[in-house]
Amino acid sequence: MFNNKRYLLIVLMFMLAIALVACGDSEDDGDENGGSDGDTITLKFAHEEGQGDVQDLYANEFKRILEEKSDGKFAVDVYTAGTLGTNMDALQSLQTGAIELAITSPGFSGDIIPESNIMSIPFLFSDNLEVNKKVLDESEALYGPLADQYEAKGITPFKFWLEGFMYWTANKEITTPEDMKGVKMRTMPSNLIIQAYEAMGASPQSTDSGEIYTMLQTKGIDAQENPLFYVYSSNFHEVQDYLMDSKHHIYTTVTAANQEFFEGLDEADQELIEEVVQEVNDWSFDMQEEEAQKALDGIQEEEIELIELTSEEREAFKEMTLDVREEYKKEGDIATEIIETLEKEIEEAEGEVGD
Ligand code: 6CS
Repeated sequence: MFNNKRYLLIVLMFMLAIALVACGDSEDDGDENGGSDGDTITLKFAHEEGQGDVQDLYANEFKRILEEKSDGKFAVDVYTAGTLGTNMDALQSLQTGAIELAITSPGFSGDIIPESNIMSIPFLFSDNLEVNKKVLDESEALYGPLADQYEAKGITPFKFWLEGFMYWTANKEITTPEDMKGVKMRTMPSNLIIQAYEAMGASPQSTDSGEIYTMLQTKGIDAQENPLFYVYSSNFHEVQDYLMDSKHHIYTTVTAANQEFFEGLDEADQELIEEVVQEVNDWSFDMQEEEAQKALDGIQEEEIELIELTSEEREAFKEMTLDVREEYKKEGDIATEIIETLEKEIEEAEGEVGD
């Protein structure tokens, strides 16, 4: 019974996704890579969040600037989460070229691009967001060997960027490994996230984002991790009693294009798109901080208790996840090069940026 319903739902979502891709660009004349109407090329830009969330603000700012700077040559249609199927479906659409542009998070791409799991290792990045911003903007590890792995899968990654610190929400306080034991923690699907939570003693379960609220409500899961803006906009505070400022991780994501589409553009258009992505990326850092502050103000008016983990408490969890770095290296020489370079880059940026 449940399986039949689920199957029907998947079929319906898939049909809806196809219908939306087909009619989302009403000006499309059938051009496979970027629909065009006369001189206007319409680009489909999918992201993984709801209206008004950080990725949505990012995609709409990109749309505004690209449409303006290209003088009408490019138009952008933004698709929010769920309108093109699940986030995994949207990633596949980017790979096949059904959409031209996407914000696609490593939490979903880890199984397709194993080296992107570097972003799934908790306690790897700094607890200073300025440091992380600098690393994500300039890293040789990310824009060298890791970018090559995206390219090998038909995806051109432009920029890695962050959406804020991850927080745990639960119906009990989680400040020690003892508290984490057996907690059904919802995570994104990448296997290294799951391994990290197993290492912390939890019972991780991955679901698509659209299911989190109901699963928390029905106790199918006990807890979840996400940045503040997402906790607030998804109303997780309605079904959770505690919000843990654990700084165990940052939420990272990637703005990317379908490779064939991007390489098919002339050099000037490629440069324009890259320039606009850089501009929006720089803007997004303050934007995500403002969204986090707004969410914190809103959440604190609700009945949810904010618990800040001490550095000793964080250290205890960090110790438990160090083996995950070794697991990542087992992916091979490229993964080893990525993590070793990135560790050095984070350390150097810590020294340069200061507190
Ligand atoms: O937890 C998730 O699945 C979602 N979290 C964020 C912040 N963005 C997209 C993703 O689907």
